[in-house]
Amino acid sequence: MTVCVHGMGYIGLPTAAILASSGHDVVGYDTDPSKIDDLEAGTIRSEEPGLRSLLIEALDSGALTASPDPVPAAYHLICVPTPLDHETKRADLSYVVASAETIAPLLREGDTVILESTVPPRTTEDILRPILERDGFEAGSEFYLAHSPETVLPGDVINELTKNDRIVGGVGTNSTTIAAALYDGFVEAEIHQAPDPSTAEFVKLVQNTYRDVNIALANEIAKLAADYGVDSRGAISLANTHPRVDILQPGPGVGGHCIPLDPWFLGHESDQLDVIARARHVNDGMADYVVDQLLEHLPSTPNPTVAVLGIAYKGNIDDYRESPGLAIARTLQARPITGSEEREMAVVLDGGSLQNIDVRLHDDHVTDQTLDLQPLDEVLDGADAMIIATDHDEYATLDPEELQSLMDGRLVFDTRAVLRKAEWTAAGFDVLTL
Ligand code: SAJ
Repeated sequence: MTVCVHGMGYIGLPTAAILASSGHDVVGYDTDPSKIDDLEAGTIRSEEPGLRSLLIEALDSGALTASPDPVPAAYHLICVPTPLDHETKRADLSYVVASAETIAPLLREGDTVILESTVPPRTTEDILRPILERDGFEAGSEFYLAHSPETVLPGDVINELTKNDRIVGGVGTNSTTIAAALYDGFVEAEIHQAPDPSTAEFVKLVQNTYRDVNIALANEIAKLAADYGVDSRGAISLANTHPRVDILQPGPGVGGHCIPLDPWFLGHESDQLDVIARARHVNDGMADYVVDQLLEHLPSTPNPTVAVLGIAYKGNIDDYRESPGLAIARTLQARPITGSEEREMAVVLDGGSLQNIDVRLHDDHVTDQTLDLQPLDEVLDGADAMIIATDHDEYATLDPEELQSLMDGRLVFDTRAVLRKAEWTAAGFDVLTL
């Protein structure tokens, strides 16, 4: 089959490669010419494990080609971004609309259009369908239209593309069956048929919302546990020994381009968000909580330096969208030194003046030059405190003896609980955790 994949991002790219490796003739299209140039040159910028080799193989074999223009195809797969407007908390569907406008003139009788991007319920039916039907073909009988949400975990995308169950909801049963047939070629798990596209859209949002609310619960438990002098992770682990309890882990906030946004999509055409909205605020509030706790423990210094380790939104990946590490850094920078009047007084009495905190950032996975990331030894040199915001493997093996000579202060906030706390405490560090 000819498949045109619209959007060469973190879902479109691996999906195109897998479709090519399972026998299809795949064309990757993107409106960003640099993505097409990169693909044509075989330049793969993603750190996603296994993606590079799969793409190179697909490009070398000719099964995958990059195109600056969309092409007619038996299947059109829409894998474009659907950002959240942070002000209105509504989904920006302009890329989905643009894709539909692109596909409409290319559509032939019998073709299939599948939307994979995460969208508010009813997007396929109410936004995509009217644009595609404009030139006269009817969805469900003359062409086929479905939503099949991607559910892959960044860092394990290639594996999960084939191993995760898949949900397909089409406009009419023919759309569902024909869309499901495409996934049948490479998905080794079950393909579930939803009654319609809106159910499939809704289910995807519910899955990410479930995770967000569960993490919010873990974060609230961490704050409560701190007030009672209880270790939150130990308590959660013990709580999870119950057969019907499964609480996730606390952390410095929920990052990534999906979980912090998708719950709001459920409120796109509904005003029923309640617990879900609270959970979002709890998770977004973790940066403030971490900074408050840190400043409470930070000995009074006129102009303290804080090293933030980990800008990626989670461990061992290069993606820093909605980064908790950056949220912490920004919060620190916005706080002139203190968390309390007593601290302000202490600083002034010590002869210091109130200045902003000097925040230094480290992350060897993230490559964005605009972030002013520095090497680890420079970030820690003379630092008064260190915050670990991401669970990159290399942070777990940091040596407290070495850091003793490098850092000025002895305060560490290990928000991901990656350090061996006893060892660090024995080396004289004051270790805070969530
Ligand atoms: N996090 C915690 N505590 C935890 C687990 C995660 O604080 O116990 C944090 C992470 O550190 C990270 C954020 O949550 O900052 C999100 O990470 P994640 O690993 O939970 O999820 P994502 O955003 O990488 O991928 C999610 C996945 N959704 C679910 O697991 C329900 C993935 O399957 C989806 O395909 C993806 O969103 C998506 O594209 O929607």
